[in-house]
Order: sequence, then structure tokens, then C-alpha cells
Amino acid sequence: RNIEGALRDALAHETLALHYQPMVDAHSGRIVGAEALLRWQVNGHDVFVPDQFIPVAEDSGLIAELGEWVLHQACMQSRQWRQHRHPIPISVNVSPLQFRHERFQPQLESLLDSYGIGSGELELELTERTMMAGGDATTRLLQRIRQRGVRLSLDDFGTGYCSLSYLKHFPVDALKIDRSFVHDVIADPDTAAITRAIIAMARSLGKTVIAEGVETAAQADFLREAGCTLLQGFHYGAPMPAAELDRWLAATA
Ligand code: G
Ligand code: G
Ligand code: MN
Ligand code: NA
Repeated sequence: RNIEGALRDALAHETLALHYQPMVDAHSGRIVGAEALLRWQVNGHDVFVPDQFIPVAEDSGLIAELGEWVLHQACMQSRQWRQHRHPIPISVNVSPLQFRHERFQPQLESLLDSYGIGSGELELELTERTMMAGGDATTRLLQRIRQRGVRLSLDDFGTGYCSLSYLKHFPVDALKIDRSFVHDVIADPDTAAITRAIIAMARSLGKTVIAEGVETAAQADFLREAGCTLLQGFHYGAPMPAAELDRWLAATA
């Protein structure tokens, strides 16, 4: 059977789930957010990983439905953590085709209303590709979403064709430094210099800077000293089921 058919079944039978990876304050180490990452598992084992099935969903048009399902799950989880008195902002990845779909904005706004999502409680992670396509219409949509209190972050920063000078044109709150930089930041002086420059530039523009893929204490120390705001990666915690992060939040409250 093909991935597309299996994905339709998975959507219908809920073998899909969101896992959550903590984002911690670089100085206090406290959890100040979580990135939602889609998992398709049976008995704890991946059926397919997102890099396999997200492209299939995009090619088949199923991405609109899948993306709506993801947003819905994230909004439900946000409300649950709020009710458990561990409110925590959730970041959701949005793919380019999903963002461009005419149903995206109305779906998003109706979910914000239905689940009473407040300002700053939901963040969308978009790539440079998404933000650069669509010209003024995209910029207006980004601004409108932001006016509704949804934060926007530029994901995988440094891997696309976006120059630092573009940053001032994008209405984003945060920039996520791609993990390929973080990976080399200790061993390669050039990567260290570029990473420092990205952090300094982003901060001077008033953006939050998040480093992803932080795997070692040495990387964390470097990034903190360079002025990074938030850190995310296996050093702090891998993506985990909501119930597991729930216990973590309860323990550190
Ligand atoms: O979690 P993992 O490293 O397997 O994710 C691989 C890729 O899939 C990443 O680029 C991530 O942004 C993307 N991804 C994970 N979950 C989602 C999702 O819910 N929606 C979209 N559009 N992409 C996702
Ligand atoms: O493209 P995006 O940044 O959304 O991708 C997130 C992906 O990175 C997820 O699939 C997640 O599993 C993975 N990831 C999270 N933390 C780490 C880490 O410390 N090291 C590596 N190699 N991957 C990570
Ligand atoms: Mn992401
Ligand atoms: Na990323």
C-alpha cells in the first residue's frame, strides 16, 4: 500500500500523535515553551518519519487536512496545560503549502476562538521559503495572524537563501538557528563566528533567538554566552509524548 493511503487511514484512526520537545530559557534552564512534532507510530515504533510522510501529504493535497489536525491537537493540548495550571506556549510547524491554502487562516482563527487561545500561547514555525513566496499577500497574512496574538518564528534559519537583511522585512518574533550551525559551533571557528553574528543581528532587531539541536553542555555554554535567548535539543530533552512533558511540568512547577 502506498504512503498516501496509509496516511489517510492514520488520520482517520489516530495512529498519529504530537510529541513535544521542551524549549528552555538559556539562563534559568526553565521550560518556557514546547515544539509540537508529528509522530506516526504503532506500538512505540515509527511507521514513517515526518521527512517521509510530510512531502507525500504536500504532494497529495492531504497537507491541509493533516495540518488542521495538528493545529487542532496543539490547541487542545494548550487548553489542557492551561487547565492543569502549567500554561506553556506551543510551537507548531506549518509547511508552505498548508500556509498558502485558502482554508488555513479561517481554520486557525476558529481554533483560537474555540479553545480560548490567548496572546502568546501559540507560535507558528515557518521557513524562509514560506515567508518569501507570495509577496505582499503573504506579508499581510503574517501580520494579520500576528495581530491575533499568534507568535511567528522563522525555522531552520541559515539553511535557505534568506540573507540577514531580509530579517527586517519579515514580521517575525523569533528566529530559530538551524541545528547544522549548532552541531559545528564548537569544532569550527568559522561556524562559531557566523553563529555569533546571527545572534547579535537578530537581537539588535529585537527578535528572540532560539538555538535548536543543542546536544552538549559546551554548545549550550557557547550559545548562552553569545546571547541566545532559548535553547532546544537532546541536551535538555527529546520530543516526548504529552503525558511525559506533563509530568515534567508538574515536577518543575
Ligand atoms: O521531528 P523530526 O526531526 O522527525 O521532524 C522532521 C521534520 O518534519 C522537521 O523539519 C519538522 O519541522 C517537520 N515536522 C514535524 N512535525 C511537523 C508538523 O506537524 N507539520 C509540519 N508541517 N512539519 C512537521
Ligand atoms: O525542522 P525542525 O526544526 O522543525 O526539525 C525539528 C527536528 O529536529 C525534529 O525532528 C526533532 O526530532 C529533531 N531534533 C530535536 N532536537 C535535536 C537534537 O538535539 N539533535 C538532533 N540531531 N535532532 C534534534
Ligand atoms: Mn521546527
Ligand atoms: Na528547525
